[in-house]
Formats: sequence, C-alpha cells, structure tokens
Amino acid sequence: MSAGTSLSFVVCTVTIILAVAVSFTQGGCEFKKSWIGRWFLSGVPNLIYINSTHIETKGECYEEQGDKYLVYEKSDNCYRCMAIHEKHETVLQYKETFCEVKGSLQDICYGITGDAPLYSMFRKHPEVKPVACPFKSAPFTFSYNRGSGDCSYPASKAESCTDDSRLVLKYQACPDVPSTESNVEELVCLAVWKEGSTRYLIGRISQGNRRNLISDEDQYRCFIYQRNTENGKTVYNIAQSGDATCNGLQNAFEGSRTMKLTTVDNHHNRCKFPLWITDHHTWLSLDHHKTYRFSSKNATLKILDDEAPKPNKVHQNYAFDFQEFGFESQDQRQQNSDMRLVCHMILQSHDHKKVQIVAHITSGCDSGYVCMMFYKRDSNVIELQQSENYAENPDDACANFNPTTTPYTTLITTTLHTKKCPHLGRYTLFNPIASSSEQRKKRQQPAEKSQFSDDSGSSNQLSADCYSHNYEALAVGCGGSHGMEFRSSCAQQTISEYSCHGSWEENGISYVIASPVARKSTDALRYCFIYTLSNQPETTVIEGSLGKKVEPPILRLSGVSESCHRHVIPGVTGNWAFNFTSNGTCSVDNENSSPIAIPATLLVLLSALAALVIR
Ligand SMILES: *[C@@H]1O[C@H](CO)[C@@H](O)[C@H](O)[C@H]1NC(C)=O
Ligand SMILES: *[C@@H]1O[C@H](CO)[C@@H](O)[C@H](O)[C@H]1NC(C)=O
Ligand SMILES: *[C@@H]1O[C@H](CO)[C@@H](O)[C@H](O)[C@H]1NC(C)=O
Ligand SMILES: CC(=O)N[C@H]1CO[C@H](CO)[C@@H](O)[C@@H]1O
Repeated sequence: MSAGTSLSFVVCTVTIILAVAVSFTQGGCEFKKSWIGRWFLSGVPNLIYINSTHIETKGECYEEQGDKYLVYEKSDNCYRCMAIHEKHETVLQYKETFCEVKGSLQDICYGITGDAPLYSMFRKHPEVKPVACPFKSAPFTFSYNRGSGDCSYPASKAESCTDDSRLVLKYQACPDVPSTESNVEELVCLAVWKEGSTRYLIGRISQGNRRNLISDEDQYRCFIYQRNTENGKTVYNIAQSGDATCNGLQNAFEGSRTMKLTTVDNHHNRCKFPLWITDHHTWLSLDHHKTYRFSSKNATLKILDDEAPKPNKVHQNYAFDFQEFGFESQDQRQQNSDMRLVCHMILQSHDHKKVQIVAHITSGCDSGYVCMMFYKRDSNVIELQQSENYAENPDDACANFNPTTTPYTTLITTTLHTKKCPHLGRYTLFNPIASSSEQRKKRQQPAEKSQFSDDSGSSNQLSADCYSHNYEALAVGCGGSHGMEFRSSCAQQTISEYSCHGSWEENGISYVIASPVARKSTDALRYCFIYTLSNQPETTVIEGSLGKKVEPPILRLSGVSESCHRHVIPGVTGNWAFNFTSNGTCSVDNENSSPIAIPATLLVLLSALAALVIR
C-alpha cells in the first residue's frame, strides 16, 4: 500500500465516520422492534421490508413522537408523517401525509385528517402463528349476502377444523338469488382486535377450487363481527371486506359480503367415553408417537400424532407456508393425522371390557361420524378399532363396520407396571442342530430387519454376527427374573431381557406388551410379542427304540413394534420371529439338563460353591 492510497483510505474512512455521525445527529429514530419483517400491503406488488430505521418505499425514521413518525425520503429529499398503529403482531395500520419540505413533526403530522385513507399491512415474515377463530361452538349454518340478496335457503354450513384457527365455509347456491354459487372456502384466522365496541378479524381465505392461482391480494380479508343471541342460539353477524384492506367496513351488517352464522342445535348427544377407558386420561401408542388424550369431561378424545408429515407440522405457520408451497393446504391437511373425536352415541357396552361408540370426528378440516370399538386387554392396555370412512349421518357410521377386518391400535398407559410374564419356563430354539453360521443365517427373517441386531455396526463383525439372531434359548420367569430372557450361544453370552406389562389371549393367539430392560438404539420402545404355544403337529408321538416319546410343545413367537397387528403370523412374520421348543419349567432338574439356560451369575456362584466344597 503506497502512502497516497493509504492517505485516501484514511480520508475515506473519516468521511464515512463523519457521514454516519451526521446522519445520527440529523435526528434519526427507530421503529418498534416488533415491526421488523416483511409486510404485505394491498396494491403494492412486493412485500415491504421494515427494519429498525427504514420502511421500504417510505424512507428513514427521522423523528418520533408516540405513534407518529416523521419519515425522511432521501430520493425526493422530503418528509412525511406516518401515524402507525400496531393492531396485532400481524397487523399494522397507518395514515400518512404527502411528502413535504422539512418542517416540525407537529406541523407535518397536523396534516393527517380524520378521513385520510387507512392502510393495513399484514405481516408475512417472520411468520406468526394464526389465532383461534372467534366463532365458537361450530358447526354453524349460515346465510350470506353478496349484495344481491340474502341466500339463506338452502342453508350454507360452517365447520370447525382440529386446528381452531381454521374454519371451513361451505357455501350453497340459492336458485332465487343471482351471483350465488356453491363453493368451499377455508378461513384461517390471523389476528383479532377490538376498537371501542367493534371487533375486527383478519383472515386469509382460500378457495378449494382455485388453489394455485390465489394471491395475497385475493386472500387477505378484514372482517367485523358481532356475537348475538337469538332464540337461545348463538349468532355471529359478520361483514367481510371486498379487498385486502379494512376499508369500506363500518359494522357487522354492512360489507362487500355479509354472513350470519347460527349454531346448530343438539349436534352431539355428548355421551361420555366409559370410565374404564377414561380412567387413564392419556394413552400412548406402543411407539409413543401417537397420544390419545381424553378431555376432562370425558366426552372428547384428541389424537395427536408427532410423526405427521412435514407440511402438517408447520401448520401453525400456515400463512407463510401458503406462499412458499403454493396453495395445497387442503391436501396437506388431509394427511394431518391430528384428530378430535366427540362421543356421539354408545351403541353396545359389554361388561366393562368392550364398547362400540359412534363418534363425531374432525381430522384437519374434514369431519363426519366414525364407528369405534374399544377393548380392555389388561389393566394398562386397551385396543381400539376405528372405521376408515367418515359418514355424514351418525346412524350410518357403524352400519358397515366389520371388526374382523378393521385394524387394531394397541394403546398403553403413560406409566407401565412390570407384571409377571405368561408361560413361565425354559425354551430352546427349535432345531438346535443348526449351529453353523450358514444355518444361522437361514434362521434369520429375510423380509424384515431384526430389532436384535447390534448397533455398533460393522466395527466388530464377529461380535455383530454373534449378537444378531443367534438366540438359542429363552427363559421366562426363571432364576429370580420376572422377565423374558433371550440368550445367545456366543462366546460372550449375551442376554436380552424384556419386562412384561400386560397380556391377553384371543383366538388361541397370545399377546404380550413387553419392553427391553436395557434398550439398545435399534430396539423399539415397546413390543407386542405375539405367540402360540402348541404341540407339534403329526410328529407328536415318535416311535423310538426306547418306546414312545412325546415331543415338547413349540412356542412360535414374533415381535412387533407398532401395534399388536392381527396379520402377523407368530414365528413367521413380524419385526422378528423365532420358533422355540419347550424345555420344561424353571425347576432345578431342568436347569441341570440345560446348561445354556443357566444364568451366568448362577454358574459363577455354583462353581464358587463347588470350589469351596472341594477344599
Ligand atoms: C435498513 O434498511 C435500509 C435499506 O432499506 C438500509 O440502508 C439500512 O442500513 C438498514 N438498517 C439496518 C439497521 O439494518
Ligand atoms: C372423567 O373420568 C374420570 C376418570 O374416569 C372421572 O374421575 C371423572 O369424574 C370423569 N369426569 C366426568 C365429568 O365425568
Ligand atoms: C417357524 O415355524 C414355521 C412353521 O413350521 C415356519 O414356517 C417358520 O419359518 C419358522 N420360523 C423360523 C424363524 O424358523
Ligand atoms: C426337557 C428338555 O427338553 N430338556 C432339554 C433342554 O435343553 C437341553 C439342551 O438343548 C437338552 O439337552 C434337554 O434335553
């Protein structure tokens, strides 16, 4: 760097510092931190960016007093007054003067007249969570008027969604009223506020049939609403703006479009889910991804799915997603598996063990009636079945319900107690001659990956080989343990122990809810062990040199991680499957005859004892 350039560098730097200093002394103020972001303003094609000092297209904050800001526009070297009101974190409203020559804030702001146009800006980034819609106790019937007369017959319908910031408006066409059409609109409520006695709502409206073409200009609408009671029913009168501003709205009865929502009577008989189900307010799926929660009044069940596909996870940030993904929310919501179920009618109840219920279901913005069966399996285990289709009419919900083909969902309580596992005894792997690694591989289930595999991966091939599938013996409730112990025959004997939390039998097949005692990363949280214990067919009696020999029964066992699926064939399918032969009870006699099944600790103890005796 030469002396010349370094001097000019210094001069330049000083100039910049001076310029900055001057701009600060020249006034300069800051807008509210909460305003920073990108905003939509009707009539402006691009979003308006606001930072702490600038409002894009308006200028720089020069002087501030209360909600009045003197804003300097550099390009025209002029000043304007803006009176900015934050109605909600999503809504800024302002009035402004023309850009004028410099003057005091008071003088310039005096130019804002009462009838100056009001501008409404709606925040797009950073996204803000929608608010709960203020129209409580949907569903509603409604009439509407688009300026050509009331369309009240046939009645239009408004329905709630699981997400209370959404409402579905199902418009009906009235043959006698021009410019009415049947159409489905969805309203997402973004902001509500009150001015005097007037209540405002900002919402985004989307239309089912024109989803990709829709712009912010078409979607943002301002509403004034008013709650009344008529003949014991709650009524909402709503006026909707004709564009993406709040202009032209005076009250809840005049607007580009008006609606009158009326609550529907006696929608649910509001039965209660039986006590043996609601005894635990929260139930979990075996993998803990789904939560079933009963309301305090035991009439409503909410099903929350934490594994919902991504677009649903961000549904709180709906406003933003709309823009980013194009409007496909209707489809996305159909995948949303969060549901709300309201008990509508109890059809059959059997002895606190089984109950059939018609429930009103809301899933996303879809709703209807479903048939549900609840089964009590054990003190901490219930199962349920739910019809797939939503019926319009509650009487149709259970009409075509087939319990033999409807899948079951197994639910457990949030805390599980350890219980005695059924079928106590010792088992050895069926066909134990197979000990070469070739035959071991054959034993593995080819279709589904074993949950028993080693998590250390390929780092130790020998031990991995040893861990996976090489279970030679199973001991249930032996040696002081109440669990199920799977043992491998490897040099370093590995034991996988499972605790049992409940069991039941159905059509000769047994089901046990079990959890791994020391959980490996590849293990499921909870398993449903599905098994049969039966005598070997045909070969039950074998003629031998020593006479007749009765073959021991075979235990066919499968582990399933999600639910106790009825399509699983024990010993054949499932996350993993084994066939074992019974090796008798846990008695000492049997322990002596089957060294593999003796717990390692017991072996050590025995050899220590033997050593003592020999001395
Ligand atoms: C605000 O934005 C303006 C341009 O719109 C920019 O010149 C200014 O440096 C920004 N201020 C801050 C604090 O980021
Ligand atoms: C709901 O169920 C719980 C547990 O079964 C019970 O204690 C409570 O009284 C029930 N509440 C109502 C309002 O029925
Ligand atoms: C268990 O036995 C059944 C029936 O004999 C057989 O089909 C299945 O493959 C066996 N399972 C295993 C893991 O060997
Ligand atoms: C009763 C019975 O089946 N005992 C068997 C237990 O397992 C050992 C080892 O596999 C066999 O040798 C026993 O005959």
